Amino acid sequence: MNAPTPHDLNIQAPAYVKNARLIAWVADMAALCKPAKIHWCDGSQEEYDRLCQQLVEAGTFKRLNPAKRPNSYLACSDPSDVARVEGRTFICSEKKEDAGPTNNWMAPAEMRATLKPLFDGCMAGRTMYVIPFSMGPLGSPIAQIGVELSDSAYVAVNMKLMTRMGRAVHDVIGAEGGFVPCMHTVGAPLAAGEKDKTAWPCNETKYIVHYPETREIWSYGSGYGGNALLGKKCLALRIASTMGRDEGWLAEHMLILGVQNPEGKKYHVAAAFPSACGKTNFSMLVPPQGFEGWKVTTIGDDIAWIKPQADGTLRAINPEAGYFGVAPGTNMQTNPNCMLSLARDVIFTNVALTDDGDVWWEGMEKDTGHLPAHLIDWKGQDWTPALAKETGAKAAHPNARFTCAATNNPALDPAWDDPAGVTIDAMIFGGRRSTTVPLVTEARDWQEGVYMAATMGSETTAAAVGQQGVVRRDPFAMLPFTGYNMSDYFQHWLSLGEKLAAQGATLPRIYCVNWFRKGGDGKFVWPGYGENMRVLKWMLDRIEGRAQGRQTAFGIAPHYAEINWQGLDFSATQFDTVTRLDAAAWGEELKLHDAHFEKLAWHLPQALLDIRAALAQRIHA
Ligand code: TSX
Ligand code: MN
Repeated sequence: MNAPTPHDLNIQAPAYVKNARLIAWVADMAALCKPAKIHWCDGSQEEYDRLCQQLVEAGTFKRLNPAKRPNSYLACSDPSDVARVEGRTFICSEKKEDAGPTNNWMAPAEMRATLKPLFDGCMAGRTMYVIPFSMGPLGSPIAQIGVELSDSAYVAVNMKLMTRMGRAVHDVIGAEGGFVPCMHTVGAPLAAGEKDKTAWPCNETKYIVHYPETREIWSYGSGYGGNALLGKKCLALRIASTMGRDEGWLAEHMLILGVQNPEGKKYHVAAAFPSACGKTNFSMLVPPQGFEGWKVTTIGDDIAWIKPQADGTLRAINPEAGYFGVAPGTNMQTNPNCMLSLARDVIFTNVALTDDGDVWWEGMEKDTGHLPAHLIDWKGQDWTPALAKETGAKAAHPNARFTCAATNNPALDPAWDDPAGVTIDAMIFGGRRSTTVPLVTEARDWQEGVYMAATMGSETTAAAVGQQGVVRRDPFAMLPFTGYNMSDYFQHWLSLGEKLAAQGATLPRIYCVNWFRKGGDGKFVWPGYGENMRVLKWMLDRIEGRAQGRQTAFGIAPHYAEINWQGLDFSATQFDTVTRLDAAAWGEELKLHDAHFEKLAWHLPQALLDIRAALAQRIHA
């Protein structure tokens, strides 16, 4: 091997980089990974354009027709590298119990010994990008700084859209400030003079590794999404959740939205949903007919960092600066604000290419009324409606993505970049359940809300592995994202609520929702989408003391007459279908809660078992 030694390599940092620890770490990692070059990202538009052009020349990007989709690109990944790899994701705490039964674990020393030879020379022949980023508004007391070292230009340009990336981050960390070191390689070193044989280099072997105690991330072998854009799931959820545990705050898999009534009073709501529940759609909700003068605005579509303040309020920021969302299913009916966000300056991954150089994915036919006659699918093959009919072939991969800056969103909240964040008035937990769980209930207190969140589940869809219709528990929608023991995480939520209540604070109300109840005909009963505004308004009416609700075994539910039905034909009978509690179904549900809690028995808070017992008593009363 002819890899350059660190001696040959110019690691010279730009003059504006003042942090000695950062410079030393980059030198150490360059010595390990042995890249041909180092590029210190400044985050400028010129740099972004240059890297995108380089990706076009390498065949990784295709520039889309500028008349149709200005300044936008399509990347198609290797077919083996299309999603997060949960089976290859590790939490490497010193003690196995601290990772808990929901995470893969390996001892840190053993993992370091495993990764060292993999990273040795892993960037040979490639450029190592030094990518400084802020998760959260620059300089916000709730924000955190990370620096990702990656041999992927695709990662560098995606990080520019998804985070506050570039030179200004160096001003924030200065000479002494800390940062979370994030190592990333696609794991495809090139021999001297060798050129890439593929436009999406990656490695069959994959490791997504977190060291929560030393706050480090090491990712090997994948160039896709959450495996590679390390600020998102790795830092902003897995590492940040452990920071939150240690420091008394919350890192959550939640969207944040603003909702303003016609009188101008504004509330902020955070909501957690598992995948395939339409989180991005909810965060960009368009109020329906009957809600004239109401405004819903987006602060974030995926992650919330929530910190208690001295006055007992909870203030939240969106640590991200862009959207990395699922494209299929998105159209002008399901999410118009998202479609408008995708008009220009977008990176698409694994969608289909139209004959006129634009993009297409399943669901877009709802807007045009017909399927395109011909496409190049995400694998580079010809696609026609006839072929799709015959073989079921999808033009876009079901997990195809768009990456765009939050500033593309016409419904972006004016406070989205406010370093102080926004005050959270309500929290919503939702799953995808065809039976049992009602449209909406309000938890009677914080503890009951934690119970609802801890037991929430979602039915597996065709996209997920396994059978359809099986309920998978996804506590707080955090199952793949909690960086420590799940039961300790429940306790952290309970303790935080207790501490705030002791201060005399008014805690946010907690709601459980389910947009997905089905009728006897197997069809969704609740119209969902913009109509969810009707549920949102009931929540605000509760907060304002204007809706009395009724006590049920599972929280406080709305009376039919408490919902604004203006502009929607939805009968009291239909309402009953989506809100009714079935005692027999709940008996079965509680057995599933028990099985779930048994798996989490170590350190499981007694308070949750007490709430379970009270719930059983009310159901059987
Ligand atoms: O995102 C969804 N939301 C939240 C929107 C703010 N989806 C899509 C889920 C997959 C990503 C929904 N799907 C929602 C919903 O509220 N509800 C449903 C179920 C549903 C599907 C279709 C119809 C109604 C409900 N109606 C017609 O197709 C006409
Ligand atoms: Mn997510």
